[in-house]
Parts: sequence; structure tokens; C-alpha cells
Amino acid sequence: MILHDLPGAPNPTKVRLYLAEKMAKGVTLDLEIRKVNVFKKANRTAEFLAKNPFGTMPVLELDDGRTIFESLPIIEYLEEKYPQGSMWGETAEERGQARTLERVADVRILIPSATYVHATNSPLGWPANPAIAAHALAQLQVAFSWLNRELADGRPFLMGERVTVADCTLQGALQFMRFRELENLAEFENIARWSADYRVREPVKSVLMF
Ligand SMILES: N[C@@H](CCC(=O)N[C@@H](CS)C(=O)NCC(=O)O)C(=O)O
Repeated sequence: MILHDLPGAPNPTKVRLYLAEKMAKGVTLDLEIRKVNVFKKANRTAEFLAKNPFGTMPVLELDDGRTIFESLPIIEYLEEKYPQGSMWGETAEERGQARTLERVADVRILIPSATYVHATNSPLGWPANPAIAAHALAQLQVAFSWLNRELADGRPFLMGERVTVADCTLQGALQFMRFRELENLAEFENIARWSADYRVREPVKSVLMF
């Protein structure tokens, strides 16, 4: 398998963190990671668009040439292929809750934070858009306020004592926000504490850029 990657970007980072966590649980994955040079528009070539018609990363290319080009389905595919060391949880209830937190981290944090970064200081050079930035920031404030209250109990991971995909998604978002120096989470001290603790864990150090 080949993972087509864009280091530092939120969705690819989510998958890279997932892989790092999975390997730290002792799972061996036969996977090559290939960086896609977006500055040279390598994701807009006919060859790449045949793998993902939308030109986005991450893309998982299977050994038979088929591709999976959405981050969460990539993770779900790998979870099915490598069920040992579940990154969702042991019981149906745990998995349901972990998936809920993952969706919140993605839909209410990762997507608006990526929108905000691109609308203010896009690392890809996309044009600024103050109205879109303001809307995204308002969405983020709501989600961060809720999550900050949830994390007030000092738990090490979103689901408590065990790491899940939800942590990978949240850190993928926060990593990307560092491009905008928006990871000034002073107002959200419990999220800041969670992030600082998560970032220094051995498995994830090699994935996080700065
Ligand atoms: N919903 C998709 C979003 C993928 C996406 O937007 N990827 C971004 C990086 S986070 C990308 O490749 N951007 C480059 C571009 O659009 O040219 C997923 O979860 O994989």
C-alpha cells in the first residue's frame, strides 16, 4: 500500500497520527508513505487525479491499484485490515462515543480551523476571505468552549485513559492551526493542556512538524 501524504495538513496528519499510534500498539503495517508536492501541482496531474478526482490528500493506494481518498474511510479500512489494538474502543458503547468525539473534532474543529487558516494565511497561498474567516472562527469558538469544559477533568485522551482516532483528528486540526498562530489556546486552557501532553508522546513526535 502507498499513502499519498501532505505533511502538516490536517487530514493527512490525522491519518499519520493514527498510523503512528497503531504501530505503537505493535501493529506492523506494510505501507509506503509518499509526499505529494502541491507547490509543483503534483496533485493536479492526470496521474494523481486518476487516484483521487478531487486532488486532495491523503490517498491510500491499495496493492491492486484501487484507492481510498477520504481520511476517515482510510482509517476505517486499516482498522478492518488490522483489528488488533483497536483505535476506537473495546465495546460498542466505547466505539460509539469515540466516533462521536471524532466527528465533533472533524466537523466542528478540523474543518472550520482549516477554513480559517486558509482564509487568513493560507500555507498554500489561497486568497484571504475575511467573511469566511469570521464565520469559521465563530464555529470554532462554540466547539472549543464545549470541548474545554469536557476536558476540565484532566483526562489524558478525549475518551479518557485510552487513545482513539478522536485524538488523532483533534491534533491534526491543532497542528494545522499553528500555521496561523491560532494555536494560542490561552482561553481554552484544558484543550491547551491536552494538546501539550499529546504532542510530547513518543509515537506522535515524528509526525508533528513544529
Ligand atoms: N474530506 C477529505 C479532505 C481532504 C483535504 O481537503 N485535503 C487537503 C489537506 S487537509 C488537501 O489535500 N488540500 C490540497 C488541495 O486541495 O489542493 C478527507 O478527509 O480526506
